[in-house]
Amino acid sequence: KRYNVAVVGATGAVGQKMLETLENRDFPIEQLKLLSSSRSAGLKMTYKGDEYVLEEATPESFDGVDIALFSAGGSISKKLAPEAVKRGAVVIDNTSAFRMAEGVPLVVPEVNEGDIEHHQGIIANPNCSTIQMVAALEPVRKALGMKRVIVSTYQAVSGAGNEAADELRDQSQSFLNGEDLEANILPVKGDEKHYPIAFNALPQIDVFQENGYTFEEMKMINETKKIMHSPDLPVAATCVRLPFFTSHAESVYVEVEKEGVTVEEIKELMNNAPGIVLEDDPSTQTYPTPLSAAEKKDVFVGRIRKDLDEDKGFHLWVVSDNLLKGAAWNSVQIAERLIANKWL
Ligand code: 11C
Repeated sequence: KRYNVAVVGATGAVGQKMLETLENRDFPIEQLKLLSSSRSAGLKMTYKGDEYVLEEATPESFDGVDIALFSAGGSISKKLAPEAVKRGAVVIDNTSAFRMAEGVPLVVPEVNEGDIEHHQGIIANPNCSTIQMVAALEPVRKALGMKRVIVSTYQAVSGAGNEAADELRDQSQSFLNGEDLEANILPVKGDEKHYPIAFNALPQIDVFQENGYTFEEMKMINETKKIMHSPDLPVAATCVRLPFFTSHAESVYVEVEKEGVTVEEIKELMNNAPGIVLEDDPSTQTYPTPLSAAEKKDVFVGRIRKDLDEDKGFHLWVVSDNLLKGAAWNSVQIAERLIANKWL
C-alpha cells in the first residue's frame, strides 16, 4: 500500500531534510504534496528526480492526504494541523505546538513507540535536543532505573533555521576580515537583543521563561518527563548555542537507582540499544563530535565515566544530527512505525 503524503514547510532546514529522508527510506508515497507559507509558494523542489511546485498550505490542501509532516513553525501547526486531521490525515508535527497537550503522543520510537497507538490524529515530534538525550538514556532507565538527570548542551546553529546558519557564515567571514559583526537573528529571532554567534557561545536558546530557564531548557525538562512516562523525574538543563552548523552535543549526568554499576555495564547497554552507536575509547581518542555525527541517523555516545564522588552517577557525551534524528528522521520513523503497526 502507498500513501498520500504532505510536507508542510518543505523549504525550511528541517523540511529539506524530510524530503531527503523520505527519499532515502524509499517511503511508500503515492502522491506527494509540498506545502508552504504564501511566501514560498511557487518555488520548486525536487523529489526522486521529479520537480514539485510548492503550494500555499490551506485547510483544503489536506483533502485526500493520509500523512502530513509539519515543520513550518508553531503558528502554522496550530492553525492547520487540526484542519488536516478533520480531513482524515494523521499529522506528525515537528513544532512545539501540541507536544505537551493531553492526548497527543510525544514520541521517540526507541523509547515510547507504543504511545503512537493512542493518537487522536496528531503525533508530536519532540525537540531535537530532547530526542537524542532520551534515546541515549532509555537503555539506562530500563536496565538500572533513573534518579536524576542534569544536562548541558552544545547546540548547532541549524537548530535555529537556515537564517541562523547564514548569520554564522556571514559573521565568520566578517570576523576573519577584521570587520564588525552584524547580529540580527541569534540568539532568538524577534527577541530584543542579538549577539554574534561567530567565535562565541550563547547561553540562550529560545526565549526566557518566568522561572529564569529558557524555553529550550524547559522543553528538555518537560518533554523528557512525558516521553519517559516519569512525571517526577528530576531533570535540569542548560542550553547553549555554539558556532557550528550541524549536530547537537550534550554532556549528560545521570544518576541510576542501582548500586555498584560499572562503566562497562553502561557501555554494554549502549552497544545493545537500538539507534545508539557507542564511540568510546580514550586509549585511541575515540569519541563522537558534531562533525562526525553530521548526516547520520544514529545517536552517538562516548566519554562514559563514573562520577568520582557519587557511586550511582555517570557522565555521558551524546551527539546526534539535530536535523535528522532530532527532527526529520524521527518524524519519518514515527510515520514508518505508524504504518508497520497499522496504527494509521
Ligand atoms: C534549537 N532545539 O536548536 C531548537 C530547535 O522546539 O522544535 C527546535 C525547536 C523545536 O534551536
